Amino acid sequence: MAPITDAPLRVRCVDSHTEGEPTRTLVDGLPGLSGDPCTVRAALDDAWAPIVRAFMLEPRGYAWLVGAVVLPPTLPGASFGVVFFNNVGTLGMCGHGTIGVVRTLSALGRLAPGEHVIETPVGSVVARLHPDGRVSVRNVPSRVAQRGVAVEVPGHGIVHGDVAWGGNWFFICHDHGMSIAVDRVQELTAFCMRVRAAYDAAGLRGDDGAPIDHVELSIDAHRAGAPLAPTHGGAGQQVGLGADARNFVLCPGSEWDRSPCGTGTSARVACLAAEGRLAPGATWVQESVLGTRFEATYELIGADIVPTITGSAHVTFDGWMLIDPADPLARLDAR
Ligand code: PYC
Repeated sequence: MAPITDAPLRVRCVDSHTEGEPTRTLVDGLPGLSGDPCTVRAALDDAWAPIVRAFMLEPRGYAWLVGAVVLPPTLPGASFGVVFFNNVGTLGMCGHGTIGVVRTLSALGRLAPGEHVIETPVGSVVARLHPDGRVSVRNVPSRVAQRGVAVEVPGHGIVHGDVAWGGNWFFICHDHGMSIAVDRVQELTAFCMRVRAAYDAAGLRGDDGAPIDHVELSIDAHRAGAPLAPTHGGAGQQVGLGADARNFVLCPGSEWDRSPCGTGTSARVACLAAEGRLAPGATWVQESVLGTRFEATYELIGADIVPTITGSAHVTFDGWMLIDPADPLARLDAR
């Protein structure tokens, strides 16, 4: 057997988790892959898709892992570029992933505290690395495209959802009648898959015709239409004390987000802003099904709703991922 150092593809990967959701950062990029984030995204969705799968799926990864390839900057003033991917392909943006990448690069001594412009396929975002290690991400402008769309879910009945953009497309549903609890994740996953199949079959799309590939079930601590109350999480509520809402987010590969989902929280903030329920600068505490949290605010820049998400990440692994060309479960020739 050849020594492992002879493996032709050796890629340094640093794993982290952001509020429970993992990110695998390819900190030095992928040999042979270059360009701006849109070009790299297209390559990862095409000729490089088998390599993405080799990093994300078993035996090297697992289905709910999110990957991030770090790229040299292409725009003046940017610190770096990034493209995110998961078990089924690339993502436009990823909030928990951006926090994970920033924390990772800082742990490696490659990023100083302060503000950093990061290029993504859907636009530049600005990350602030705080002295205490927390990271705030000013996301791309977010918006609600359609409100209260009725969808008939076979065997369940009608549910309503807001179609909103936060760097990815979301169908955000409140009248789901489900308990958002960690011991219900299988049920929640199955339900979200049925909701997604139902609105896909009905032809519901984002406002650029893109598939709405994330489903977000939400339970608010406050009744819709009521002013935000200072006490949350009272008896009978499923939202933890101090949080404004708890969510369950199903990602495109039918895995659930362990974090409150940065792009999903941004999409939700856009809905709250459109409903007049959250003022610019006010804080929205978004809780995940695990009980981990992001803090979200937004700025109004002209007509744009620009959310900022804050959370923490921790590095869990630093090493080299090897792909042996003789491995029948990884096709290096696909590049
Ligand atoms: O945090 O934006 C996010 C995200 C998207 C998919 C998984 N996490």
